[in-house]
Amino acid sequence: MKIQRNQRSGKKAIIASLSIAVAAIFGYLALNYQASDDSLVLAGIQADCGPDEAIFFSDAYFYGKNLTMHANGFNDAPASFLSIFLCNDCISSFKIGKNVRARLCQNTNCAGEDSRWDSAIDIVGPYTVNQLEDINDWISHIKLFPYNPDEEIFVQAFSLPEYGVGHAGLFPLGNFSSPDILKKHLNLPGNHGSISGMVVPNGYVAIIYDKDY
Ligand SMILES: [Ca+2]
Repeated sequence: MKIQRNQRSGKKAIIASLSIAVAAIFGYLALNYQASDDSLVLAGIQADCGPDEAIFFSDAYFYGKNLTMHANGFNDAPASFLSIFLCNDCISSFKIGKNVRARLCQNTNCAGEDSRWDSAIDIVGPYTVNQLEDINDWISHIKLFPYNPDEEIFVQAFSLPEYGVGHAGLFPLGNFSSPDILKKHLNLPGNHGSISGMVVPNGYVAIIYDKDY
């Protein structure tokens, strides 16, 4: 996959560059959603929380116990913190504000992140999920970072349709081979956890390939 500025009239250039048309065209249609304004907007997904906030809930649909964190304040919660302020391995829904980038890990201190593609996810706001799948009751460490969509360009990828989570990763400008995709916490095509939806910031394109180029 390649993420780059959209310097040409995108469609012909993109299709011509795909190695196998049929499989890739479906990817093209899904991948080249472009936000309707100049900011990165996650496909109509909104987060009704403060722009610097993220709120995590123990139950689906924002029920149960909850914990509010801030990108510029309380922004690092390992399992020992979660056990006190929310609960460990219990989170089922969350909201992430529009100026927040979140890394959510299966293990405290994100142990295993370097060796296992499925041990962490990365998401930028605004984003809301009302029922986690695959990673329900899984999160043991939350890290938040300030995020400015005007200065930091990320393609957001999700493993489930309709931007569900699933697994999720962020791709900055650049080229990504299969090992690189695994490092971004998504699996390879044809496998569980592979990319099923993406959001591409306005003015950029994601060129996808069905195999390494
Ligand atoms: Ca866990």
